[in-house]
Amino acid sequence: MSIESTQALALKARPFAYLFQPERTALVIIDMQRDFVEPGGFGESLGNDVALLRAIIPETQAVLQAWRDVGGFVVHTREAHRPDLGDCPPAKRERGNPRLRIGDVGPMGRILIAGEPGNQIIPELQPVAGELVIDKPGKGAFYATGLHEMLQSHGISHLIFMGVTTEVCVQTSMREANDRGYDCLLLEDCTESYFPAYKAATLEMVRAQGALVGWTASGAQLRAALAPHKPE
Ligand code: C5J
Repeated sequence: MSIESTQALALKARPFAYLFQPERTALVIIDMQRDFVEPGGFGESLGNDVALLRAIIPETQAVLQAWRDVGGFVVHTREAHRPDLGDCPPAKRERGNPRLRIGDVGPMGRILIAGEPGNQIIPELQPVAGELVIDKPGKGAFYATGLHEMLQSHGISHLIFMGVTTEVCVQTSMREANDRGYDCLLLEDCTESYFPAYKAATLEMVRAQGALVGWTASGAQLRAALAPHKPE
């Protein structure tokens, strides 16, 4: 693949073309864990319709496969706290009036606790050997994870984001990445929110003012850019 080449690929994106070298780019899949995406999980316990989030699974799988086919670097994240909650600020646990709080026992084990069934990445997007899995105690993937250092050690300068939820963990991670100097692309049909208006607003915000935070494109556009580089 071009994974060994230094040729930049041009992706049709908004607000203008996104140029990236696959070997310097990581595909980052945010929090596609059972608790947000499956019925009976934390997301549903908050009164949300997880069917909205599940709708992105087929295209997200297709992009992940296309990225793997060209040998691209993959990062999966999970929003996860230690069982003793030592990394969960009381403000995060106590805010609001949810039926279940972080650390409480729900239908898929303790909510947002590392190692619990609900904390696992959904079967459709299981990581494979060689892919990075990051447990993050915050909304952003860079806070208290060492992700920046790991990406730097792999020579990564560009990040392509997928996952949930668009306006919370995805947007926070993208903004953290932007501040650290990465060129970021968000795949529109591989990210979702429980609130369609928040997703739409986030996509607009990301690409506003000349890609202030980054670019957006469809999964198919990325797959089309990669297709000529898939080994026979
Ligand atoms: C939320 C996330 N929404 N992964 N987490 O609390 O976006």
